[in-house]
Amino acid sequence: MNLDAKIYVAGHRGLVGSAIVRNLTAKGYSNLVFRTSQQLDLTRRDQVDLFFEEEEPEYVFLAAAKVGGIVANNDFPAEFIRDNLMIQTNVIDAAYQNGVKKLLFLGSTCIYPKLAAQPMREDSLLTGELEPTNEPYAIAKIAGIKMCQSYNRQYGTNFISIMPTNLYGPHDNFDLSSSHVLPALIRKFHEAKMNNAPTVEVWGTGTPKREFLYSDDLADAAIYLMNCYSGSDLVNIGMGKDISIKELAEKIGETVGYEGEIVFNASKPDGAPRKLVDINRLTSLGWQATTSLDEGLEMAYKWFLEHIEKNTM
Ligand code: GFB
Repeated sequence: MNLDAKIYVAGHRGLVGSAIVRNLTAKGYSNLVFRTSQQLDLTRRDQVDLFFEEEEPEYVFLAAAKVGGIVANNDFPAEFIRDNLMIQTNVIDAAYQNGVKKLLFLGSTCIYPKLAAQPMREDSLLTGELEPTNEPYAIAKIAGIKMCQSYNRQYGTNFISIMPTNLYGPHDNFDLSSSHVLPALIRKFHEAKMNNAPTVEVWGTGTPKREFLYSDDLADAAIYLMNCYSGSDLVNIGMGKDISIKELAEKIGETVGYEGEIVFNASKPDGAPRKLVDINRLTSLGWQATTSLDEGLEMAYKWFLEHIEKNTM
C-alpha cells in the first residue's frame, strides 16, 4: 500500500479497528476513511453501496463485526449469525463491485473444530464439529472466508483472510455480560479490589486454555500481510503459547493488586478446551508477535483505568 492509498477501516472504533487505525497512522498512512455505525449501517446494502461509490477506497480492512464472549454468543445466536453474514456479505461484494484492490477479512479461531489437534492448523477447517456456544458466529465467519476465496477464484479479486487468536487491548469491551474473558476479569478484579470484596468469581472450571494476542500486534500483522501476502489460504495470527483460565485469573489478580480469593462458577460454560493456533505459516511469511502477556496486561489495565467511567457504566 502506498502511503497515500485510500484505506477504509470498517469497524474503526472497536478493539481491532481502532488498533489498525492507530498503527496505520503511526506508519504514515494518511488517507484513511471510516464511518461510525450511526453514519453507515453495514447491514444495509443500499448504504454500503452509496459509501463505496462516494469514497472509492482502494484497500479495505474488514474489522467490523458483531462480536462477544462465550455467554453473549450462547444467548444471542440469531444476532451473531445474521449481523455478521449481512455485514461481511455487503462489504465483500461492494468491494468487488467497486474495484477495491485488496480486502483483508478478519475471521476468528473459533472457526476450527472444538477438538481440533493443538496447535490448530489452518487446514483443520471443516474437519470436525464446532464449539456449540459460538457455532452460529463461526459459521458466519467460515462463510466470509469462503466468500473471499470464491471471489478470488471467479472474479480474480485479492481478498485475504486472517484468523486471529483471542485478542485484548485498548477499546476492548468491558461489559461483564457480553465481553471476552480477559477484559471481564480485569474489571472484576479491579472492582473487587476497590470494594474490598473477599472473592472474585471466574466462570467455568478454570481448566480451559486460551492464547491471548495484544491488539496492536494483531494490527501490525494485518498491515504487514495486507502489504506482503496475497492468496486464498488462511493465515493464523497468534503468539504461539497459551495459558489456563485459572493461571490468567491469577496473573490479572497480580496485575490489579487484588489479594482476595478466586472462586470458580462451574455453572457457566467452559467452551472449547483449548484454542492454540499453529503459527508456522505466519512465521514463514516473516512476522511474529512482540508483546508478552505480562506487558499486554499492564497496558490493558492502564487503558481501563484511564477510561474507567466509560468502561463501568
Ligand atoms: O473469552 P471467552 O468469553 O470466549 O471465554 P471463548 C473464554 C473462557 O474464559 C471460557 C472463561 O472458558 C469462559 O468460561 N471465563 C472465566 C470467562 N470468567 C469469564 C468471564 O468473566 N467472562 C467471560 N467472557 N469468560 C470466544 C467466542 O470463545 O472466542 C467468540 O465465543 C470469539 O466468538 C472469541 O471467537 C475469540 O474464548 O471461549
